[in-house]
Amino acid sequence: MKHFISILMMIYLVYSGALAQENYIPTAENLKNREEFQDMKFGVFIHWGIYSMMADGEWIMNNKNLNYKEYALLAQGFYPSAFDAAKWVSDVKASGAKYICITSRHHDGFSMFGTKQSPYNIVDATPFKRDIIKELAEECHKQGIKLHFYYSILDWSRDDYFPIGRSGRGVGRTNKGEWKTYHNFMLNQLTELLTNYGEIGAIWFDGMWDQPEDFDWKLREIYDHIHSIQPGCLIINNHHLAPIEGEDGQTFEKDLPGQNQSGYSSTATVGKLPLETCETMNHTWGYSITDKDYKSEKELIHYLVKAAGNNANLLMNVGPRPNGEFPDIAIERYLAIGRWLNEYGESIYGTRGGIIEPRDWGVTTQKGNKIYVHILNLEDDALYLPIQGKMIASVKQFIDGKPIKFTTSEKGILLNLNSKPDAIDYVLEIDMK
Ligand code: H79
Repeated sequence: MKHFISILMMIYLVYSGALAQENYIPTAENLKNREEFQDMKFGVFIHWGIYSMMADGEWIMNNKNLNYKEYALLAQGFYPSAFDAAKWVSDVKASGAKYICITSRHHDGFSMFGTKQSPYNIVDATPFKRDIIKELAEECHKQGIKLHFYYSILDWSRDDYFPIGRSGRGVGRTNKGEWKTYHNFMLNQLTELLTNYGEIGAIWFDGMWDQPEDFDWKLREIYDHIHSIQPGCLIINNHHLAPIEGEDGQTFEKDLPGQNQSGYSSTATVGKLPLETCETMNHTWGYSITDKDYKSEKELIHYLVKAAGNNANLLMNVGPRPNGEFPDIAIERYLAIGRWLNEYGESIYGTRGGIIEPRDWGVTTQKGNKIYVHILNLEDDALYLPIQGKMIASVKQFIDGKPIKFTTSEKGILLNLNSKPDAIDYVLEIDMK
């Protein structure tokens, strides 16, 4: 009998332990931050590191199989003489973005913040010696911009990132360190990131696709560690999978939620957490001297609007030059988005994806009893919407309030637009009864 009871006890302990591990209950502050995150709708992604000096994207170490010890010497030449956190943040504000996500440490393993966990960081390994993350954090807090940290979970520079993954195989590491020390290194760095820079909106992980699917990253320990320091901090992981327990948001790389144009999102089924999509203005994330193929103002605005209509934020990237400045063309594009948001922000900020699912002609967003119809691509002078006419108080042009005539049918309304829309985004506002 005693034996039986102790078995029951063991089953109970294992089961309750497993449950404790499985059931993540976000704090009220975390839930509030999720709402605020969704309200912000637009963020600026910044990919900046010692790779920026090579001006060929952030994967150059892997792509050219650069020896990790040689690559590390780059740090001795990193002196971004024009870096000005105040200018970055004011440019970001002018774009209409509400948050910044910056690479605190990318796959190359170089820390862009003053960490005590390794000398391979911007303060200890460069002649610049300034903690740019600290300067940026102070400016963000001052100018009211939320700060998120990109954090690579894979590392091409450390021996204890072992077993090595699918990438970074040609950089010359031969030692076989202990994963445990790598795991602790990450926990300690996250402690620094979450204690030395004020309130952090999110930790944004990347690189989990580097290891086989059944690899045990001890993610939950990492997630719980983050939440034990800043419970309100959102955890977003760009793992290209459905959300994992302990996360607070879901991001899609170069894809709107549910799509797979990039080839990365085939397993990224859309979950219930706040959504985000990240995209580049040109093709590379880190600065490239040759990649001048920037998306047009119209394409960028359309992407922002489509993200909003898909109930997602847009995180639009810039790769600063080695001297610390945003490329001129990136600033031009951000300012263009900002001018548009100045006029149309009400139909984007604080909205959620509208009741009409995204269509070929455009999308809808919604806030309270208002539906915003974003017509991006319509060949006709009329548009059918499956909304019952009796539910509608009025339909008007968003920009000047001019009424739009419509006729009702059994299941919807037909808007009479007079002419084929030619605005970047022809926005209508529907007030529901
Ligand atoms: O930080 C930016 C990129 O550097 C990083 N994510 C954005 C935000 C990124 N790294 N890789 N990718 C995006 C694409 C991933 C490609 C992969 Fe693969 C294809 C991973 C697994 C299959 C490359 C090829 C690595 C292993 C095989």
